[in-house]
Amino acid sequence: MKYYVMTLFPEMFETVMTGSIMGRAVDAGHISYEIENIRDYTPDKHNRVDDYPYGGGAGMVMEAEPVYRCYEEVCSKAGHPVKVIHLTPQGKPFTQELAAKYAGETELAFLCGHYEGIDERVLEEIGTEDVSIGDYVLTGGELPAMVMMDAIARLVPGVLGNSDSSCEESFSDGLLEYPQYTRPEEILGRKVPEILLSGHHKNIEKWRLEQSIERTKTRRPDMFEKYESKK
Ligand code: 6GU
Repeated sequence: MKYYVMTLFPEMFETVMTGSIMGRAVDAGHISYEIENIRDYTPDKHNRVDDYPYGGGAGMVMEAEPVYRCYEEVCSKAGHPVKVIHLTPQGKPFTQELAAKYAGETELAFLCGHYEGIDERVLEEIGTEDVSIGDYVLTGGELPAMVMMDAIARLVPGVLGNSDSSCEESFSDGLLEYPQYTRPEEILGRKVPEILLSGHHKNIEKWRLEQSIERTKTRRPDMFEKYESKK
């Protein structure tokens, strides 16, 4: 998987792309990335990338030209047109299902908006897929891009060591994950559920499924309804 990022804040991506599992995936060659600073593509001698909105109103709008020139550079580096995901609260909701779909691509470009948004004409010209990570408003598309890059990367084959670890977990079967415990057997006056010490793998599996169902029912009734209707 190759990620291209178009942003006004390239430095925000460094710790996420070099740390932890993502850093390892990059070092191992499962993931590669290029960060483009949209400001490098402005023709303006004062490096301006935004301007007042036609029709008036609060805030500034990101200009079409630097974004389009940046996009052209990404396509020229890739050697062909690249699918562009535009991060915006107006986008369709990002879900595990969408993450799995994007994990099947070989390249993805993320366009991070700022200010009051990006000139609509360049979004139309590129044909962006607009995606939101939830019903709240952030100051820019950088954090959402990183959220998506992380969720997609862990579904790319080889990124997680244990090939099982992305299938048994929350969401992939429509249920939340069961609770986990590690040593010691007792802490803060609380014991590990007896069944997990029993060595009865069938019973443990059954207990975990019950826990998953109970959690989903109480914490995410919306998910539980879908799970029930799919059975
Ligand atoms: Cl993708 N962008 C911004 N600015 N805010 C958001 C978002 C995206 N998703 C949820 N809130």
